Amino acid sequence: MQKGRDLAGFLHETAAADIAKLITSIAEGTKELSHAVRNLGAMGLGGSMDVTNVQGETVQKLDDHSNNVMMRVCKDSGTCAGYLSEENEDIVTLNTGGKYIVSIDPLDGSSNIDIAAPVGTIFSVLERISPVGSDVTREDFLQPGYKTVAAGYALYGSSTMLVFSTGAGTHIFALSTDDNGYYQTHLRMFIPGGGRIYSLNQGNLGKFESTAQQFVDWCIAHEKGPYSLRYIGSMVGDMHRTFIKGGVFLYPAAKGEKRGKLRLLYECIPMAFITEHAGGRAINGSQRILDIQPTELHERCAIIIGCKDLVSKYEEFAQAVAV
Ligand code: AHM
Repeated sequence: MQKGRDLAGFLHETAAADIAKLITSIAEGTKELSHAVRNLGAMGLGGSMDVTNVQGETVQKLDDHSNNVMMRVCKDSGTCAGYLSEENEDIVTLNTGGKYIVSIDPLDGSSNIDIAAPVGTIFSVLERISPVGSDVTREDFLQPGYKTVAAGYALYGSSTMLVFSTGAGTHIFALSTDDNGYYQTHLRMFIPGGGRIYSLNQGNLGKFESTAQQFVDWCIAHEKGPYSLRYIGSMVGDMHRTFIKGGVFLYPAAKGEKRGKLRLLYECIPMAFITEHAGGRAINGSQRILDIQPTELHERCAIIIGCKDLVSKYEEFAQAVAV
């Protein structure tokens, strides 16, 4: 099969030079992680470490390795001033002369590592507010998502895919095992309408806000027949399916709370950014994700994301509850 455009050529034509450099560095990091995911045992990266991260979760060896790799490639880019990761409590200054900051979940879907199921990396890029030449500040990272300059994810599944946007459409590349290069697979990605898939941890329905139950009931009793439930348990895997096949992914707020489980800065905002650039929508139930003003580095957020029609349907139920 003929290969599509390669990543370097694509970035050269479509992105500013310094952003292209940063995306290229992140892409190189994802190649290392793709290799690590497929060679866990040989690289001694299976199982967990004896530490918990800032979220109170046990750190897997692959989580730690992924964080080290992504921090290194961001530093090596020369254009990345600062780094916020799920695995670090605080922000890190990498290059005081850099213009951008990166928020990242280096290894999303950790519970899938030991069962050889899909995992991924999610990242977003902002322009710093603090002056070039100084250390980065928390304010650099606590900017609303509509200020995002670029965002994306890598999926380490049966293929390794890189999906990103630099603000002009969402684009998808596959990693070739022939030459370890990324090649474009779709000219521009649009979430297909009419998708009949909903994706959430249905076992948690009793814990979620009541809108989630109403929405699921609506999906199951749909006049054209029940929607299918698909849930991989890694946001990257579930969102990749949503991009290709349509439908909606949900991690709603818990009952009596506004927040869900997923992290605003390095899970919800980047996915919302690429979803909007692919013609979809992302809300927390009542508000557009990209309009939320973050207040904490590791803030959690509810998310309903995917095809416009289905996100709007959820919003309709939420508004009816709120009245
Ligand atoms: P992680 O950052 O520990 O990997 O957790 C994030 C993951 C998401 O990828 C996924 O959508 C969600 O947690 C699954 O949570 P649950 O097991 O509650 O369904």
